[in-house]
Amino acid sequence: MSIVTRGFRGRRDSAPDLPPGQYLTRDFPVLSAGPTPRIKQDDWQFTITNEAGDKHTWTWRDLLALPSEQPTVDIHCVTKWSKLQTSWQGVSLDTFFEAVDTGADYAVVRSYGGYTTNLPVEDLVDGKAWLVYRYEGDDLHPEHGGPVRLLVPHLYFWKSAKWVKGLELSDDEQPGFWETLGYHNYGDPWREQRYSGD
Ligand SMILES: Nc1nc2c(c(=O)[nH]1)N[C@H]1C(S)=C(S)[C@@H](COP(=O)(O)O)O[C@H]1N2
Ligand SMILES: [Mo]
Repeated sequence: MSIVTRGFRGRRDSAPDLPPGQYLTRDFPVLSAGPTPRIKQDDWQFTITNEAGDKHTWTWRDLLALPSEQPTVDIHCVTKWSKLQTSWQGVSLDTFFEAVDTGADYAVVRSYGGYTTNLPVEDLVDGKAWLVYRYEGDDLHPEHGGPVRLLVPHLYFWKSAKWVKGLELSDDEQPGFWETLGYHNYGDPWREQRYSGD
């Protein structure tokens, strides 16, 4: 009896798929720093601005015409919940970057509603990030960032901007909303980079 119990607890404590300090949740909490903006699919646009100021814009129709992928990934919120094996549908950021002339190292992500977050360009390319518009087979709910959100599952989930509207590329790093308020600039959950200085 005690051996079985200890065995279970031991396995959970050292779960190889959970970053340090995280616990598992089965529901899907909503974390938003403000009210949910209601963006109609037909009004949604996504613009990448390169370091020279050149812009490339995609509409909802453009998005649907791009080849989509269905990533199934684990997500980790800095408030310590993790959710395993979430499945999404969307377009790899690599596909958008094919249309952009840039050598910039950093990106600021902008959302409808004013939220921003920053990350290195190398964390957006090579199959690590998507613009997603479906979750578990349904249109992405507005509370979870619909019509379209960024998904960057290898970093804490605050980097996965909901209601995404654009990327601004530059040669230097500019902290976003939570990063300005003391959260870590990079936010790797496996290195537990929650706050600046971690
Ligand atoms: N635009 C925007 N994106 C955002 C946020 C936000 O407040 N506004 N919160 C971030 C945080 S802290 C987390 S944990 C996730 C939460 O996504 P969810 O509400 O779909 O769980 O979205 C991230 N993206
Ligand atoms: Mo979060």
